Amino acid sequence: MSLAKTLLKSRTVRFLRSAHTAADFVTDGYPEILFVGRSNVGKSSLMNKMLGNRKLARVSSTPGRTRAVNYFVVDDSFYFVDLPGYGWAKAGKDERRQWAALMDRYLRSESGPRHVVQLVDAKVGVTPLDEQAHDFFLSLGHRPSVVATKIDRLPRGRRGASLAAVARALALGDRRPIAFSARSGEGVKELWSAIHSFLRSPQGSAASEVRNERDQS
Ligand SMILES: Nc1nc2c(ncn2[C@@H]2O[C@H](COP(=O)(O)OP(=O)(O)O)[C@@H](O)[C@H]2O)c(=O)[nH]1
Ligand SMILES: [Mg+2]
Repeated sequence: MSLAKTLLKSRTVRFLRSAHTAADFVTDGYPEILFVGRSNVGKSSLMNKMLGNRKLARVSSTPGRTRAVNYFVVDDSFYFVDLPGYGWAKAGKDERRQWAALMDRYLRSESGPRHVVQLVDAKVGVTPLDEQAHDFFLSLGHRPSVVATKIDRLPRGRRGASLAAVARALALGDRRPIAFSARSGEGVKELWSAIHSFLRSPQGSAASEVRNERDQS
């Protein structure tokens, strides 16, 4: 299937479960696309837009699920994983520690190949917590795709400078943040394209090789 067709085709998606403890993490080996960012960064809006406005947000904002790892099955072939937001307004040290502990357990757990999509608010810019989270993912061997959300809130003339500032703050080098708007749909194709590149890469395909080996035995 051509890339354009892949990007435009309609997708099936269903909520699988919320994991609060390691026992509930998914371990079936299918690839996982992780979405992470500060609370209010626009994560739910972005995931809904990427999946054709299926109102997944309501699922993951159900009380008790906002601090959990939420799994959605996309096209029966990979997961969208909604990770708890960090840096919510009233978070104290204990809550931050809990966030870090859950992330740590989750990211170190056995799973299929994972790709991190880190969201940064284009207007707010990169905060110290965004930097810490980014370093945390790098330290675990991930190279996040960085998305600048709510880009429609910036006048066109300021977007380039804002994206450059995000790239600089997170030391992205020649990688560019993806400008995204859940309002206008800008960035949807580009982000799908990044996700598909990962799913097609040798690293992202590890799971299907495992399945093929199993099929042959
Ligand atoms: N202008 C604009 N507002 C957005 C966009 N995405 C999200 N928002 C708004 O930002 C707020 C937080 O969005 P939400 O998706 O719930 O963020 P989450 O807490 O990260 O899941 C809501 O008021 C959204 O309407 C966007 O692309 N453009
Ligand atoms: Mg949300």
